[in-house]
Amino acid sequence: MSEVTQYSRRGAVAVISIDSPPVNGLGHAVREAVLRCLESALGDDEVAAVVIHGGGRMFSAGADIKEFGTDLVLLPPTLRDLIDAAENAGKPVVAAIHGVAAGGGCEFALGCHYRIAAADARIGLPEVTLGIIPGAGGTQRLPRIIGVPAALDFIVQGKLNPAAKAYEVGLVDELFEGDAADAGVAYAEKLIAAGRGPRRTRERNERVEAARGKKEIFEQYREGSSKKARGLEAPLAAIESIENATNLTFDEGMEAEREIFARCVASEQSQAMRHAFFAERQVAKIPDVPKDTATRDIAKVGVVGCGTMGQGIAMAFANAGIPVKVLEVSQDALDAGLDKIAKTYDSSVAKGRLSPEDGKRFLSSIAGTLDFGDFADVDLVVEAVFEDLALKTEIFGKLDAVCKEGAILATNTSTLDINKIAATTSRPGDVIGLHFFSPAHIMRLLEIVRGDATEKDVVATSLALAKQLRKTGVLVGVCEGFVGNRMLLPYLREAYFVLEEGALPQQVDKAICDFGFPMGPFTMLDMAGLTVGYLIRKHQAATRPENERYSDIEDRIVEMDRLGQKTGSGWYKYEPGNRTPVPDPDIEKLVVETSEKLGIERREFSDQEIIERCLYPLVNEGAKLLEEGIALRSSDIDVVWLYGYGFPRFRGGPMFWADLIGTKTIYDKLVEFETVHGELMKPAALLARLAEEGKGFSDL
Ligand code: T1G
Repeated sequence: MSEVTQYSRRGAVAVISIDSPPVNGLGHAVREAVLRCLESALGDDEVAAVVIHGGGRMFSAGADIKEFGTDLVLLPPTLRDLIDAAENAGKPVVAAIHGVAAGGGCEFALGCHYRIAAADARIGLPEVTLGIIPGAGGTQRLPRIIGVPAALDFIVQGKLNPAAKAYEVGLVDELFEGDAADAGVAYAEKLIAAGRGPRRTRERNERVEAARGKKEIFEQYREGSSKKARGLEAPLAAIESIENATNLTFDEGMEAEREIFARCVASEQSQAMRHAFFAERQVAKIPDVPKDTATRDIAKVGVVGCGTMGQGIAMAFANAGIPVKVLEVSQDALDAGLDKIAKTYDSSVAKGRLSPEDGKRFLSSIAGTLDFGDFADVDLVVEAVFEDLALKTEIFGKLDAVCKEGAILATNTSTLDINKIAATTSRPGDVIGLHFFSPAHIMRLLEIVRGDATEKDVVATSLALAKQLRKTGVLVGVCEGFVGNRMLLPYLREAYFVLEEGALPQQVDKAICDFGFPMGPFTMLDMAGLTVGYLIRKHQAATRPENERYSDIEDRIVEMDRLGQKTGSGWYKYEPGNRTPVPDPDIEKLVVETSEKLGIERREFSDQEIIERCLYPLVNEGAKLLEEGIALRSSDIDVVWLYGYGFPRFRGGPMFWADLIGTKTIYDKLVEFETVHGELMKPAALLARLAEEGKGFSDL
């Protein structure tokens, strides 16, 4: 009995419960306590079998990630010591899994002799999502139980698998309903009655021997993994360790696993991915909005506008089980929008991404209307019309008149001033920005824009709603472009400028892709369409300082009616029905002519310089956003870029990446750029201070 474990006896069965909320992480104190319980059970002659289960929500989420990089990880008993103790036990040890058994938690279960799981449990080894491999025997024990191909799937993909799948592959011996301890004791009693003893996984070699010397299995997996997990080191390390299981003895394989694990855990990729893990959990913690702030019920939602964004937003709510009314100005526009929604569901069903039942259910929960009056009983309205302040304030006036007291009035604007919109209503406290990213029913990021008057419970409700929509909600303040788009501007600006100075779109895109982004800026622009950017630049032209450098290449492309992928040409050209960007000599000619027109002598660019020119100003803008308090934390900025703009997770996000490089290095390079390219490259005061103090953004 300890603070983190419970020990009890039920007849001849000892029951050990791990009780270390919130996720029964196997930190040092837990390991020590569980081992003590296990030793008690094994030393008690009246005990014939042992059951281990988790208290609270789950079995265990594995090693305590917070212990990484500290001495506690290796302080005995280590996780390996604990698992060996269970495996070498002279009495059958049963792991009774409910909720989740992940990472070291799953490895602990693999060391137990028998595993049973609740039918709705999830089980897996997601270590590769943290840039590591299973380090407590997972790569040696799992293939011994479920075979090499299945173990490769489990470990290299790093997913949490439904218990039914785990049962199907033989990882779990039985599925149960109800209480884990009860089910565990019942199973243990069956074992005792059947006289079944310990079954040590380390001795189950048939399935690894079956794959001995079959290099092709691993070669194929490496090839597949290199494509799918481009740039990631951990999946390849995991394949290496599983292959060892087929060619080495158990102990040799365990030793090799320890070395590979140590290599991974020390890597920058793992540091970055662990940062991302905690950063995405940190975003919901708002200093002045306590966790227990009451939220408003959101049971009915209205959406104004059934264009591309309105359609996606309506589907996001419907997919989360919240009925939606979508409003349009005309029946034709409404029919066209609802038809697009129906077609989108049909194609998801056709591709097997959605069951026909779900497709029908989601679609039937979206209704159309032409009448603002139909919003009288909704709990939230999201306005998603054209980016025009006058139009939006007119709509908010109507919503203010018809919506019930306590309804939240949200705008999906990506550039306009929320405070100005809120000020036109009688209830600015109920106004908030909910900035979805296209396609809104798919993209995980939701920028939650807090206005000066926005009430705390509206903030808390929006954060909870983001979770309900299975999105990552990041709270940001009001400024042009909020966090994501504001940082995107200098990134794109410099991408245009390096074209004028000597690079070509395909070179810039390749450099950014090799860095780890799914695509470069010019492919991304073509995919999003060039029209919106063109209109925003036209809008900004009025306020742009006269002597400020500006590239008009993309404007000229738009004026050539090349609007991007959807029109078959933009920065690239596209074969009909094909999304592959093809470099276009016409664009190359336009770029070279622009340099000549500007009197710029074109020169060679290294990929490294392209990265520095495009990403350092992006980081610099992030520093300004922190100075202005638009972003609460640098890790929030990282989450925005990880979930909204494809920043590679193995680099942790732009601000974490900046810390890995060093703020001094970035500062010095920006100073150098400023001498050549002027004020636009001027380092932010915060960056200058951190560079001088030898600190990073994570020190803030
Ligand atoms: N270590 C430390 N803290 C953890 C943790 C862990 N393993 N898992 C979760 N937390 C914290 C989390 O930060 C949050 O804290 C709170 O618990 C609730 O989490 C040797 C070395 C289990 C599916 O990769 O995937 O074992 O924000 O909000 O949505 O091979 O947590 O409240 O302060 O995510 O219900 C491998 C990681 C570790 C699983 C539950 N394990 N966890 O999701 O809750 S490496 C994992 C999860 C390892 C061995 C290696 C999820 C979850 P706070 P939450 P949830």
